Amino acid sequence: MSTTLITGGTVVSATGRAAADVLIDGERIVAVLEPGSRLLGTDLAASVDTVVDATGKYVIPGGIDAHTHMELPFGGTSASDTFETGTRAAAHGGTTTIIDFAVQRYGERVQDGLATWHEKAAGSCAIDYGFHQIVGGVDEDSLTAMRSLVDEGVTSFKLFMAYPGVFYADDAQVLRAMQVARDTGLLTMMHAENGPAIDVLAEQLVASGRSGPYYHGIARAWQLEEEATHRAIMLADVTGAPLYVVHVSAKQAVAQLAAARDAGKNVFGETCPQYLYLSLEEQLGAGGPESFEGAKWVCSTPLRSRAEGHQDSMWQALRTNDLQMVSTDHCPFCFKDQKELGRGDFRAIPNGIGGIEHRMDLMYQGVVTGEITLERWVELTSTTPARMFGLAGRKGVIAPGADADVVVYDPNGHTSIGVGKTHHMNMDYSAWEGFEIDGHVDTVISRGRVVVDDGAYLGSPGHGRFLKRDLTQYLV
Ligand code: DUC
Ligand code: ZN
Ligand code: ZN
Repeated sequence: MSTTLITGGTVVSATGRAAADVLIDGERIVAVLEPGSRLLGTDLAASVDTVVDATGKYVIPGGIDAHTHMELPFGGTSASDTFETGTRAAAHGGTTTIIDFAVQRYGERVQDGLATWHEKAAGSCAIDYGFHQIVGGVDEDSLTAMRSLVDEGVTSFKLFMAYPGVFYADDAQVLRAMQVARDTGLLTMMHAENGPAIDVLAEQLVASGRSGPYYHGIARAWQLEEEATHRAIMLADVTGAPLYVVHVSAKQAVAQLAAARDAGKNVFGETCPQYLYLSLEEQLGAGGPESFEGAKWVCSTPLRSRAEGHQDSMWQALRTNDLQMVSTDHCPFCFKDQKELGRGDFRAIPNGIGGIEHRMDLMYQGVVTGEITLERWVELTSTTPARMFGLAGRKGVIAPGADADVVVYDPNGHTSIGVGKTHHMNMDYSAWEGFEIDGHVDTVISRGRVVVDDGAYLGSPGHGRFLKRDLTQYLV
């Protein structure tokens, strides 16, 4: 077993920061010590195998991205990152755990969907990984199969109130799945948009000649996110199951979550960097409503109007804990041959934005600009995801006994995002082209092994292990 000492840095947790050295033995953190401590009776720096000098830098728990879609089949194509390329990019960006979505659709068995995801990921990942289960076809068979998911270490599942004919569940199906969640302890993750209403609006827009990417955002109106969010909260409430709403982008949807939380309900929500930084006007409408450039940013929920103030509301909700986490919804598609499927009809543009590599940096920039504190950065990107998804104690903290997933982050460094600059995702463009970050991921350690050092990748496929997760540890 090799030993590593991270010296001279400031260890940041969700609740504070302190100058401390971190001692790693094998795959675990074994001690967090006063700087230069001789408490263990020896000059540690002289006796360990590896010393990582973190002087002037932050030492944080590795990022946990709880919402990724490697190889997701969608819109007649598949998300362009494999587990190998996607987790390597994640490591470059300081993320050391992902939770990806295994897929089951109508006519398929949940067990088969999960087995397929294990096959895709096994031996491929640079960092540790877990799974949620997409239940895209709720019927007697899938409801029964869901009851075995907890034993598999898959303690959360996603339902879609959107995408009729693809993943859509109607209210009766949602209710029945939530009843299984109540009985088993599974956490229901909800894509909360009113899909049938969206499809009517989208059809009418295209029929009237408004077929560019901008109109993707118009069809997916905030009212239809607010309405579905409210409905999901009420359906969860009537069953007594907790609820986690994914990729929240509308300020009115946040208000629904906040009201439910104020009433003491176990209702939670995440947002994503794209809903904090990007907008309907600037990205989806780039080059004008009929320009195809905006296809790069077609995702669902959609980017929202900056004039309406959704982005500011998302930052505020992150400060007030009305939203608890930031994930990426990493779902990359290349522009050529993939996004291009939707030229002339925005409904055929595969939905998704790649961003797994940049979440830690983009959220750190929120520290620089004063949107969130340093501690909240760690909480939103690592500590809460661990608690929310049953990894508390193992991941998301720098503490004895936890896995040695550690990032040394340089607040005096700089990161330029874009193709040919910092870009390791399997995409032919960057949704984040031109973003400049006043910080830098220096060293990334995954279960005791340095996998990234100053931009150099030192990891390997297969280092990452499947994480059997416990039930959520975040309930009130
Ligand atoms: N939203 C996306 O943008 N992509 C994949 C699925 C989803 O819900
Ligand atoms: Zn979704
Ligand atoms: Zn998603």
